[in-house]
Amino acid sequence: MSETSTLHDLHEASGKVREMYGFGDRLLMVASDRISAFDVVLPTPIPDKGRVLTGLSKFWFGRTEEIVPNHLITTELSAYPPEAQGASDLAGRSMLVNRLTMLPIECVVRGYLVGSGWKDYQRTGTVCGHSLPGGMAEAQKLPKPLFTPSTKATDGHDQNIDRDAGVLLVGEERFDRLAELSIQIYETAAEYALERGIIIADTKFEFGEDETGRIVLGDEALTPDSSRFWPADEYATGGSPPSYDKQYVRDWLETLDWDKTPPGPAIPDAVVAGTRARYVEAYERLTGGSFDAYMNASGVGR
Ligand code: PZK
Repeated sequence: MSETSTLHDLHEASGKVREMYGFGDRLLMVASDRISAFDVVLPTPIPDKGRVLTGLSKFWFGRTEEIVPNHLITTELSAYPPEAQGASDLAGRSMLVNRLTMLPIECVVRGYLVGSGWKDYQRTGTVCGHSLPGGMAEAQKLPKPLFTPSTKATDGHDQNIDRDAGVLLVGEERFDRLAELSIQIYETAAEYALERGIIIADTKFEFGEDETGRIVLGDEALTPDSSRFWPADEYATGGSPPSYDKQYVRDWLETLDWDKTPPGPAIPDAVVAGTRARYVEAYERLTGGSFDAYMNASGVGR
C-alpha cells in the first residue's frame, strides 16, 4: 500500500541553520531561527531570523535578476508541492527553488580588507593572489572589489583558492564568468545598501547550472549570514567593525567565561530582543518596506 509522504521524508540536507527538502527537479529551502556566533550554533533561537533572511534573499533575487538568473521559483505557500502544504511554520521562511548542478567553488567578493583577507594581507601583501597597495589598514575599503573564491574543506572550513585552483575546479570560461557576475552583483548591491546606511563588507555567492548549461545564482543571497553587514555610521578602519546583526550576541558572549566550543550558552531575553530588532532593522532599511507587512503578505499566522 502506498502512503502519502511528509516533508520529513523528503529531507535531503541540513546546513548549520537551514534545511533542504527535495521534490524532483525542485527543492524547498527552509531558514530556521537558529543563530551561530564564533562558529557555534547557539541553543536559543532569534524569533523571525529565518524570515528576515528569506525576505532579504527574495528582495535581492528580484533586484539582481537583470544581471543573472536565479533559482527562486516562488515563496507562495499555495504554489508549493502537496507534501509541503501540510507543514507548519514554512510561511515567510521558505523558498521553492529550481534544482541546479551546483558549481564546486564558493564565490566570495571582498570590498573591504577584513577577516582572512586582512590576515593574508598582513602576512603576504596579497589576498588570494591579488597584490594590494602597501600600508593598508584593517577594514579599509579596497581599491576595487576582489573575487576571492574558496572551496569547502573537509573540516567544514573554507579554503581560499587562487585562480589556477579555481580554473581546475570549474574550467577557465566558467571561472571568469563567475568572477565577473559575482563582482557585478556585489557592486550593485553594495552601492544600494550604502545609500541605506549598511556597508556590505564582503559576501559569498553560490552558483549552479541549469539543464541548458546556463549559470544561475543559487543559495541565499546578500543576507547577514552570507555576508558581513556593518552599520555605515559606525565604520572606522584600524579594527574589525561591529557586525550589524550579531554584535549584541557577540558582545554579550565576550562577557562570559565560555571557550567558544559547543555547546554554546543560552541567550538572555534582552539579548534575543536586541538581536531580533537589528535583523528586522536590516530588512526594513534594505527593502524600504515594513517587516510586519512582509510577515502578513507571507501568510504568517494564517
Ligand atoms: C544546494 N545547498 C546548501 C545545504 C540548505 C542549503 N538550487 C540548488 N540546487 C541544488 N543544490 C542546491 C541548491 C541551492 N541552493 C544548496 N546544497 C545544495 C544547503 C543544506 C541546507 F538550505
